[in-house]
Amino acid sequence: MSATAEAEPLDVVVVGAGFAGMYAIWKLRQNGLKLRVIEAGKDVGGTWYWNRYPGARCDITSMEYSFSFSDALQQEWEWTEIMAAQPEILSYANHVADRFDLREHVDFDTRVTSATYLEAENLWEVGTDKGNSYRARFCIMATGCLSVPNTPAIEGQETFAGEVYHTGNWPAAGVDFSGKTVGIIGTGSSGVQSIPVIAREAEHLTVLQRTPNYNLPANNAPLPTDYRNRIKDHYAEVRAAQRLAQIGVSEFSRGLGGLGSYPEPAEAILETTAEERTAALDRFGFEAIRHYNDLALSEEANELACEMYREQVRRIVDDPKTAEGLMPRDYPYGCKRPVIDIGYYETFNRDNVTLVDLRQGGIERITPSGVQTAQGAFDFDVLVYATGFDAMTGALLRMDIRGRGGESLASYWEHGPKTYLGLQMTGFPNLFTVTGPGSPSVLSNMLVSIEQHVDWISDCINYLDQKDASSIEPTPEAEDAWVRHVFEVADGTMLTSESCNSWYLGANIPGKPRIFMPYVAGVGVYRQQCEAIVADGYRGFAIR
Ligand code: N01
Repeated sequence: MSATAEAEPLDVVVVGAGFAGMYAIWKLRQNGLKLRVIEAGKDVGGTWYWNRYPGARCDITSMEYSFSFSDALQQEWEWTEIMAAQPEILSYANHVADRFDLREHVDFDTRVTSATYLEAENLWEVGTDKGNSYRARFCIMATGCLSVPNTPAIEGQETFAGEVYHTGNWPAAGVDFSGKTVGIIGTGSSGVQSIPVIAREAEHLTVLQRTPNYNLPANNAPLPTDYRNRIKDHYAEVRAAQRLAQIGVSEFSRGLGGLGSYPEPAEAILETTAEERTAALDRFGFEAIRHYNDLALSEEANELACEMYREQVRRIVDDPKTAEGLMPRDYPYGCKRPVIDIGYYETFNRDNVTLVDLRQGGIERITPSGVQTAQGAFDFDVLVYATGFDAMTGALLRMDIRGRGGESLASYWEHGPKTYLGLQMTGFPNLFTVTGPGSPSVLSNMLVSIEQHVDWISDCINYLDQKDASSIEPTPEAEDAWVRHVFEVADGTMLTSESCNSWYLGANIPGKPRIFMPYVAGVGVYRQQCEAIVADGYRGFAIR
């Protein structure tokens, strides 16, 4: 189908064909809405389409990180590992697209560059890099929270003569590291996952690390058959439990790998003795620190856990200087997204791996042959940026989005993102964001949050149509109150600690306002609030 502006406006234009856009097609189609989806990639899958770096894997159990909308789908699909690797998740996305004929609604290889609210016509006009445009009554931004790779500006980077890659935009054909010297910048989730795999392939790997992370073992394994059968037999209960759980993961996965393996935090670390902590490390390794329940609110308690963590690094890494270099210090455990690793620290015991602890002297510039640091020069054939994303707001702000009166989202969000429920912004009628800032989003199992948001938006459009209403947007008061609430819930926790420089706070992007963006209260609490607001006749929204 042609992607040109149509005489007859669409009901909905959706930006993005990742899991959110895919589910939006399935859901909105049920209601007979006329829609088009615009996707920059050549196929579906979003995050899992772009992040093909070696070692990429989900940190939530596969049986729960999957769509719930079709029982036939969840019964027939066979996950093979506790936490699926990227190729398996992308196969799943392709299977869903095939099975439900989703692709016919998508214009691929097309990037949205603008979205303008046409006030007189009460329509959104969405422009693309192909020079065409779409008009629709509603616009849904299913653009993902981690979809704009961040490549930091480093002097001289354009002069590097070797191959350059970013983990968040990895070539579909893969990269052959054999016989090559490789440098990698960044040790967040993407770096921690890819470093052990690249180290096994490359001639030599140099890890340029600015901030060591607190990691926890993934405990991945082939999916146990009895667990898979149990979930399939109880899928309705599992899905119901996910929807009310803190992070969208049910109790059915407790004890398995990934974020499903969290044990009950049962003990206050401040009440333990040094001997008890050593015994806990002997028995559980890094995971010992998951047992303590006072780490989120007490800096003293948190620092005791960090000391245990550093001791465990010391135990694994043979070379004392490298071990010291890998130890996180000066910021609390839990302030950043937990990083799930497979053999990360052991990798630094290999002869072909070198750690450059940039805390001892940072990067000065990139040269044609490698990276010049204050500690010396390092030469590579290949340079990998594992430097993360302009998270949560990046994908929205790189489009020119203009609401009522031509106001740009960039100016509206100049001091940080403002939304009501992470779903809508005042002054941008009929524009919806899926898992936007101010919703649990990245603090949750994204599939659960995506389904909830798309269901909410779909119900909202139905409601407007039933009422013959033409537009919806938050009142300024409701939006302000929500922004304050999101901030208050996070305030005083390690997530907003002054020493924390996480992408949740936008701290990884120079000049980005330091605002805690996701909603911490949990998926269940949030869902209940969204439902109560609807039950109150869309309290806090202006419907015209
Ligand atoms: O990105 P990050 P990521 N010089 O921002 C470093 C999800 N995800 O892609 O901390 C030197 O966490 C930066 O250093 P510092 C998950 O939600 C999930 O790894 O700023 N270094 C840091 O080490 C995750 O949280 C999975 O000092 C520079 C790294 O680059 C999110 O994506 C897997 C630098 C960036 O870490 C982002 O993870 C992968 C510079 N100029 C990703 N600039 C799963 O497991 C940046 N860095 C599901």
